[in-house]
Amino acid sequence: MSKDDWKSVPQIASSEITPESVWLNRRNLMKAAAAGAGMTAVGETIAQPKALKDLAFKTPAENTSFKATEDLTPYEAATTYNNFYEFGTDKSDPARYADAMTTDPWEITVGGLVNKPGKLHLEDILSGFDLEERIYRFRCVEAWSMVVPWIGFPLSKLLDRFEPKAEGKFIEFKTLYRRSEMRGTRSFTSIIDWPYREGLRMDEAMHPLTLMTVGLYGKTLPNQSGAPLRLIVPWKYGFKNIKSIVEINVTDRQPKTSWQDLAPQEYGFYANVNPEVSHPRWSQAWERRLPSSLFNPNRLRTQMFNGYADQVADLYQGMDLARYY
Ligand SMILES: Nc1nc2c(c(=O)[nH]1)N[C@H]1C(S)=C(S)[C@@H](COP(=O)(O)O)O[C@H]1N2
Ligand SMILES: [Mo]
Repeated sequence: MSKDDWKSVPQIASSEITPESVWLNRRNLMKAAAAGAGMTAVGETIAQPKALKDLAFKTPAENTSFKATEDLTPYEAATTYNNFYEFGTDKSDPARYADAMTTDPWEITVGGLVNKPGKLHLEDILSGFDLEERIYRFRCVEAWSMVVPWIGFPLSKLLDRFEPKAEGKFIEFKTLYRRSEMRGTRSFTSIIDWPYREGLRMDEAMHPLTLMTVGLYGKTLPNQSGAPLRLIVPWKYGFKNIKSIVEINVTDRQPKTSWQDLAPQEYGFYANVNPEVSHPRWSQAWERRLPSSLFNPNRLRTQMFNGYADQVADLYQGMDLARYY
């Protein structure tokens, strides 16, 4: 595609894509008022970020073999336009309310089909793994996207310590569920059966691109981005990237995920970014790169596997990607 081709494409208002939360609320007939929430164009509601936490680490060297070449999304946009339903379903809720979550001390339980079940503490994670910086594209199923410099380490390094057994075929992840600190979980319009859960197939979890992150833009993760430990799988839709993880289990069966629970026809287990497989209610062929606004929608063509096809396409050889969406 030539540089100017995108200009000839009809511009679709971002409001044509109903945010997931609004749709699900409507669908569940929870609250009529929720129908209008979250419909603001991206970029209009971006507020100032909270004061940054002290650095818990030195910014590690960038691993350039994983570098996306596009411009970085500004820190402000990536940390004020968020999905973290534990704190509310508006894009601005996480930045506003996630500070209520205590992230230190933090404990992660690793169990299931492993030889050495156990726990990890935040200190073990910050000091026990070689951290690296990687610049990845991030694509939400709602068709907005960003480019973020994450700091983290491969998930495979963490799993190796607990020695998954041969029968282990999948990994299940769970987010913290602490009602007293998470106003979204107490809301009567809350649509998720908490805790938030996600999963990966073992080969996806062990793939070198799959990253456990502790920071972004050279800082520790702010709470709204999933502090203190968050999964990033760059070839999959955003909802796979589970935040604030407290439990990891190796299983022999495909785990149930929160989004499959909510709407299995719309959100699959695989959730690989795929411009050729439309969401039932919108095309996935294009995306709005943050910051994006009505006047400058910043539309880009979505790439197969979010641009990581060379690295991951062989994981899905012979699979019908329209069926296993
Ligand atoms: N625990 C938890 N993790 C979550 C979510 C959530 O609501 N709760 N939202 C998901 C969705 S839908 C997206 S698009 C990304 C958003 O990540 P960001 O806010 O860092 O952009 O987080 C994912 N991880
Ligand atoms: Mo999302």
